[in-house]
Formats: sequence, C-alpha cells, structure tokens
Amino acid sequence: VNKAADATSRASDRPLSYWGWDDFFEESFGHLAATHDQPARVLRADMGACLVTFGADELHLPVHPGLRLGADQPTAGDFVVVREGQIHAVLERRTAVVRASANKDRAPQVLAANVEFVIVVEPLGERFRPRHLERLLVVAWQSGAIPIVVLTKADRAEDPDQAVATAQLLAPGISVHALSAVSGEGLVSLAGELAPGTTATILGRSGAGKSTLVNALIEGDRRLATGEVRNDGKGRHTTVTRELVRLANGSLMIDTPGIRAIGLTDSEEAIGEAFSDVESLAPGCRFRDCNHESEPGCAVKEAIEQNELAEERLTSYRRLLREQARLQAKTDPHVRAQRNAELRAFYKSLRDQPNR
Ligand SMILES: Nc1nc2c(ncn2[C@@H]2O[C@H](COP(=O)(O)OP(=O)(O)OP(=O)(O)O)[C@@H](O)[C@H]2O)c(=O)[nH]1
Ligand SMILES: [Mg+2]
Ligand SMILES: [Zn+2]
Repeated sequence: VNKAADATSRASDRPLSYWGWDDFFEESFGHLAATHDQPARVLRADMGACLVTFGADELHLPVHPGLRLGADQPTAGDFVVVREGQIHAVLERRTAVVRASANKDRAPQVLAANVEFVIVVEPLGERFRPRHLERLLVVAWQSGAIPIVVLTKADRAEDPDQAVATAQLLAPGISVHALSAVSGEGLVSLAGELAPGTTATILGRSGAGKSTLVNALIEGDRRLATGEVRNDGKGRHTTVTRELVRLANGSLMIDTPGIRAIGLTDSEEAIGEAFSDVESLAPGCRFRDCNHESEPGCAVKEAIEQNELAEERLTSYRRLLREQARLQAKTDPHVRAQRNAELRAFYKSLRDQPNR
C-alpha cells in the first residue's frame, strides 16, 4: 500500500506533493512508518512543537521529546512522520542549510531542510559586502542545493547591470539576478528558475528585502511581515522565524530572519565550489601542492597579474580554508592527533637544538 498517498488523499484532494513530497521521501517514509502514521511537512518549527501541513490541513503538533535536541530536531522544510498526534521522526534530509552554532560546544543548526535552491540576497543602493556574499555562497554550496544570487532593490541602483557583473565575479557558475519588488523588474526571471514543486530558501542580512521579495511571489493574498524603510538603510530583524510558504508559480519558499554573521561547518568541498574560479586555475600550477603564495610557475598568481582573477578572490579563498582547517582541528580527532604530533615534533626540535 502507498501509505503516503493514502493518508494525504484521505485528508483532502490536495496531496503532499503540492508541498514538495516526492519518491525520495516516499521511500524513507516507507522504511520508518507504521500503519496509521502520516507524512507531513514542517512549515514552521517552534519550541517543542511545529506547524505542519498534510497537504491541505495545517496542524500545530508537539515534537516527541526524544527529537528536541541538536541537528536532529525538526526544522522548516523537513518531512516528518506523525504518529498519534505527535511528530515522531524526521525523514532523511536531501539537502540542509547548516550554520555553526554560536556556542562552539553545541550542535550546528539546520536553518532549512530539503531545499533545491538557496537564494543569497544582497541589497543594492547601499554598501556592497562582497566578503559576506562569498561566505553565504559557501554555506549555500555546502547545503547540497543550487545557489542563486539575487540583488534586491534594483530600483535604487544607478547601474543594476554593472552590479550584476560585479556579483557574477564573486559567484562563478551561478545565476545572478537583479530585481525590484517595487517596480517588479526581474521578478519573472527569478520565478522562472524556481520550478513548481521545488523548494528554495532565502538568506541575507536584515532589511535586504527577503520577505518583500517572497510577498511579491507568494500565492493568494497571504503576506509575510516586512520592515519599514529607515533612512540609514538598516533593517530591524522583522522576520523572527523561518517559515515555508507556497509561491504563485507552485514552488515553495522558506523565508528566514536576517543573518549578520554565519559560522561555517564542514565546508572544505563547498569552498572549492564557491571558488571554482580559483580552483580551476590550480591544475596549471607547476607544483601539484602549490599554495599559490610564492611558488614559481603558479597559474593563480599569473592570472592575478594578468587581471584575469581579482587578488581578493585568492585572499578570501585562503582565509576561508584557514578558518576551515582550524575548525577541523577542533572537531576531527584524527586531524587533532596529527596536529598534536606535529606540535610535539616541533617542540622536540626546539629542545634538541644546541646552544639554547
Ligand atoms: N526600494 C526598494 N525597497 C525595498 C525593496 N524590497 C524591499 N524593500 C524595503 O526594504 C525594507 C526591508 O524589507 P524586508 O522585506 O522586511 O527585509 P528582510 O530581508 O525580510 O528583513 P528581515 O526580516 O529583518 O531579515 C522594507 O522597507 C521594504 O519596503 C525593493 O525592491 N526596492
Ligand atoms: Mg523578513
Ligand atoms: Zn599556484
């Protein structure tokens, strides 16, 4: 029996596929579920409870106490098993947008689950923050989803095309859109990327225009709260919870509160993807383990000299990799042991030096 289809068709004629349910989740539900269990999608996660949808009906349900900790707790976008009025299990996530916890000893936080796209937003008409954009793109790549860059408030930019070109250099291989929720320019082109049934989430600083953009694309007459314009252009954290809504084109969107800073988790591969402009040059270096510092025959340095690569890109790439190495040394016992061995050898060499 197809439990999921059965459960949802009983609830109404609007199936859970309306909310992104597909064979991948169907299969993991089949492995976990008992006879009367129902699948649902988390629209919003609160303390110890979640607002979920079964397709048509929405219910606020408590989370099983065993599921209330760490990265295992249900989050916006998760598909869950509902048993006897309780969220009993979280289905395997296809993708997850993860941030390191501010408290280093705590588990990373899953900001959004099961998204196909991560929209990274940067507002125009105020100071452009390339390093912030680069960092968010690493988080986006790391999720397993496809990053998209959106430059909001294009109506305030003198030259939106120039802004797109600048952002494109920071986002190699990624589509970059400039749009305005005020004039409507660029909205259709972004919506065209978000296929029906797929889920996107939107990340960026407070006041960037995330909720305003979601409202411009949202289905029906529902509206999310948005901030007021302030003269200094700063936002005030209008959105306080992550929430999944349906857009008019049949795709789904998880709006999020503004983020000022984001800590990376296990992101070495994602850094490689976010900096494919740098990494794609490396095979041209004379030495296979070139650090692109002062080695002869370095193709990366060469590209910088030829103005084919911005020096800041290499600097950012190195900075993020260093941060990543420190992080791994903290969390990975193998790396830590190796570091300790290196340190011991170093101290020993100092001690063994004559004339000290
Ligand atoms: N000129 C202009 N203003 C915009 C545009 N989009 C949003 N705004 C304004 O920017 C301000 C902040 O918008 P929000 O959508 O609340 O920003 P947010 O990113 O959701 O902010 P948080 O929820 O705090 O993270 C509001 O005053 C909007 O009216 C736009 O395309 N053009
Ligand atoms: Mg908002
Ligand atoms: Zn090199």
